[in-house]
Amino acid sequence: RESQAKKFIRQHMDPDSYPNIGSSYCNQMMRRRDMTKGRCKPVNTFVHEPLVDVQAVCFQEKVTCKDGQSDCYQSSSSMSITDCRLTNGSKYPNCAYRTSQKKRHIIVACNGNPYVPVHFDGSV
Ligand code: UMF
Repeated sequence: RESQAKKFIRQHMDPDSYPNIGSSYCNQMMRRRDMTKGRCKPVNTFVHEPLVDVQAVCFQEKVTCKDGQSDCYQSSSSMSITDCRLTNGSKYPNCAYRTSQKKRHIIVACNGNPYVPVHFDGSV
């Protein structure tokens, strides 16, 4: 079975596409990374920074996760990200997404040994 760490990489890492991101980026990437199987995943963020820089966030500022319980970590630098959001009229299996590029501090939850990102909580 896919590890939580591998799942994070599949769902959230895309270091090489930036800055060549067009309006169909999310439609293609959400399908290519298997987030349109069974249902359309409603919201998903891709991070366009080197994996080592995203892994390092696990040792940066500790913040509360959206669930109010677990520990999350906020990146000290702002990072290049793309948010993918399902459009209102989109109906499975035709998953249509709005692509928005941003520079934000990312917030991730980390787990395991090595201690690595396993969940993307949001961006500020
Ligand atoms: N999520 C993002 O990818 N970006 C956001 O800014 C907010 C949410 O919280 C449920 C899911 O929403 C997360 O799943 C995350 F993918 C997405 O598999 P995850 O990372 O825990």
